[in-house]
Amino acid sequence: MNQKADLGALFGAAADTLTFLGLEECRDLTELAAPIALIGAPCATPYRSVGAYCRNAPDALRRATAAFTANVDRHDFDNGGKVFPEPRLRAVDCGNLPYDEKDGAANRAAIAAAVKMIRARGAVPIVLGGDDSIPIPMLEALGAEEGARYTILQIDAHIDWREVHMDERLGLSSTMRRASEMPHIERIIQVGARGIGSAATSDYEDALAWGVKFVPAHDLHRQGVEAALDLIPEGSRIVICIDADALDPALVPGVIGRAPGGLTYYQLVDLIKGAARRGRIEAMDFVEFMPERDVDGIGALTFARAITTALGVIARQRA
Ligand SMILES: [Mn+2]
Repeated sequence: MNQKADLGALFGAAADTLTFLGLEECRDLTELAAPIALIGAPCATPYRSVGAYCRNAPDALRRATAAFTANVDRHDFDNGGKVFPEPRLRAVDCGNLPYDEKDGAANRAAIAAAVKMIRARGAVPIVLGGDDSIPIPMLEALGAEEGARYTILQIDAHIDWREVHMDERLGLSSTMRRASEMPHIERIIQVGARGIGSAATSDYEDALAWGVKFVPAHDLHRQGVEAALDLIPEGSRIVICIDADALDPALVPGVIGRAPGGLTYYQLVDLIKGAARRGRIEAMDFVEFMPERDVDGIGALTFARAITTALGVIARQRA
């Protein structure tokens, strides 16, 4: 044997599977019939200094699930059964949106249009970034729905409350400030902040003045996930925004801003499951994974596993 033995070969996975978990593809959103739709958004509004540095994440996360494509209907201990308990609850993979690194407005329009279409088809959008500018058009798209008010559960090492950075107001350091300006966002809970990010103390104070409830990483470690979950009112419509750097860099080294003291995988899982007990998960994003900085695929594996768990949680909500 001249190759490293591979889990996918052991399980009988198809070597050429290109979708997440080998799920069925949906290339035309107007035909979407599944209750959950994964869609890759490689780029929204990049800063000129770094460009679309997470553009390869959606495909890297798909590849990280390749070994499990033949086993998606096996017992998943993290979901307490099959990931998708019934065939009708299976997610589909809608591929990647096209993008142009030099045309943020077009990228944002494409993301918003896709999210609106997925919602119009009655499905939950799961957006795979891309950097953390991706959620801005996703959140904006939710505002098109008459009368709906949302709670954001942001899980991130950084608070993303800068007014502007490098002349750009819609970049990844401003995501939660932009969300706070949207009339349909009634509550923001931010979990996992730690270390030094791009926010000034005045940005943090602006967030507090707006009404953001923070559970910094150290508080989460000392008090447990209930410290965050207790802030979600029963019956909320919830959007969960997950930045890969929320997880500890030992688990997900593939991020641009590694920060010690991050969440464990099961803290993230318990936040997602706990949110689903408090309210209804309406949309999610998984952003900021950077395969070029990963170590032997370990971060892709961990982040893709978290996405898989989230799919199972949402499938159970829709059962
Ligand atoms: Mn972020």
